[in-house]
Amino acid sequence: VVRPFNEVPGLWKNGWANLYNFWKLDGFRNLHRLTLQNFNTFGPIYREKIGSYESVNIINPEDAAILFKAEGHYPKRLKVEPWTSYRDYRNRKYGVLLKNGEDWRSNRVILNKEVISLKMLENFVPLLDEVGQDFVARVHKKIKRTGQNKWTTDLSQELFKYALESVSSVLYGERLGLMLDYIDPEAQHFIDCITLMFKTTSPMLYIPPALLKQIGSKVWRDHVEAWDGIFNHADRCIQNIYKKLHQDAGTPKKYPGVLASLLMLDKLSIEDIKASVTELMAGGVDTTSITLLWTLYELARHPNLQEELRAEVAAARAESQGDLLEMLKRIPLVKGALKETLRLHPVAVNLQRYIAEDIIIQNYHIPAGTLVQLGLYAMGRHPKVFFRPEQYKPSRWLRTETHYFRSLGFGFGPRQCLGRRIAEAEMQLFLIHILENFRVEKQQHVEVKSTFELILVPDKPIILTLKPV
Ligand code: HEM
Ligand code: 2DC
Repeated sequence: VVRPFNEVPGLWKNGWANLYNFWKLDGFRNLHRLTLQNFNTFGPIYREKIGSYESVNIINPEDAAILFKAEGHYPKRLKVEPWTSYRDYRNRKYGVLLKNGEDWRSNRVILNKEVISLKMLENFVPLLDEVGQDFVARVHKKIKRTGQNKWTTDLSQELFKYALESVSSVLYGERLGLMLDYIDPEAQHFIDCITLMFKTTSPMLYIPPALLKQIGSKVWRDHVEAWDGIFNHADRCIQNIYKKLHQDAGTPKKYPGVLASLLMLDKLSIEDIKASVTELMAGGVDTTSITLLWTLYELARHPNLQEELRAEVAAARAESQGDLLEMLKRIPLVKGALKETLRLHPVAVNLQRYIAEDIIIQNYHIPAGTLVQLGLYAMGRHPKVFFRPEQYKPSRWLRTETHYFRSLGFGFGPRQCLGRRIAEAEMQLFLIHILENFRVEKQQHVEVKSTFELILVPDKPIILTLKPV
């Protein structure tokens, strides 16, 4: 017999007491590890309430399949209240990230064609490749300057710039110039604002922003300042393209970028376009850069694997004879490495949906409207889901193991990551260029763990050494 919702194990009766315990355990920064512990305590399904945040949590790929089958026509994630509150406060429109219902769907359908369709990849790849080449040139220069034929550093700032330059070149069809020695302080401020925005979001997931706003708390003020910085810079970039488009009318020969394409298409209002382009620009920095940093860290820890990847890239380069799209089809192990990074170090600790219909998971009845979360971090490290999960092994994604609802780093279905194609191409091209040019080594043995700052980030600087191959 199916057991009722009220019998799902877990701590969900006293949200405020749970919030207090969560806070004592430093849960704001340990969410992923606490989730793992909860699965160990309660089993593959548990119910939870922290403050006003109520959810049912699952871990099995088979249960994920049930969840996504019940997501309905208008899939809906957890409402990130600090983000919607900011927009309400400043009278800004929601973009595709925050919209729901028919408004979301109609915008998303149009954005899909311009941002995530395979057809657009042809346009993106040459732009992204150029940024990759410039990154490599920049590192060579840094190596020369040290006079030691190597460069040892925390690459995170360089990667933030690489990611912002990449996403901007695709969105605006032109370069910001972040791979140069002098960088626009405004761009640097934009990068810092994104990090601050993420960091200040996590405490406000559990405590209503309206309350924090009322008491004038620092976290809300910082959050507003961060979004203000993000919107100001994005507005300036957008305005710049908008003006140019009016100056040189007539159809351009070369691909003009996502923003100009959307403006010329004229299917979304300018306000809708601005809102979503701002989200794309902000969503395109920390996500890919941190995933690349973790990948370099893993490659430094696994030198033999690194050589294998280098060989794959060399062969792909030779076989594809200058055709980049062909080349990207011949690097399965590089793609496996990125999946492996997202398995062990996912950007998003969980995926969540308000289910559109009643479902049965682990023999419990779960009513429509419930927020159900799939613990991505926990699933990636579960020995029943992945054979020897502690091992970083890109080849597991080739054929040997089943992939059924296991590769979910970008989410699933029509509400999955809109930036996925950009992110994948950007990261693959980055690794190609790095592997062709440098050997990546680590210093001593330093075990880096992750901290939850809305997205998962390294808990300490990752120091790596790059040497010309
Ligand atoms: C949504 C992951 C890079 C823009 C998401 C979601 C995940 C995710 C898990 C939620 C999907 C779901 O609920 O099913 C990642 C990862 C990235 C990455 C792992 C890189 C390694 C990017 C980039 C951009 C971007 C580069 C922008 C160019 C977005 C947007 C959404 C989203 C706009 C909301 C889509 C919607 O609600 O319709 N991402 N992302 N992401 N991401 Fe990404
Ligand atoms: C964080 O419990 C943990 O892609 C919460 O590019 C549930 C939750 C809800 C929404 C998720 C968030 C988590 C992690 C970061 C995500 C976000 C949706 C989109 C966002 C996954 C899992 C991200 C990083 C976007 C951000 C774009 C934005 C800054 C403009």
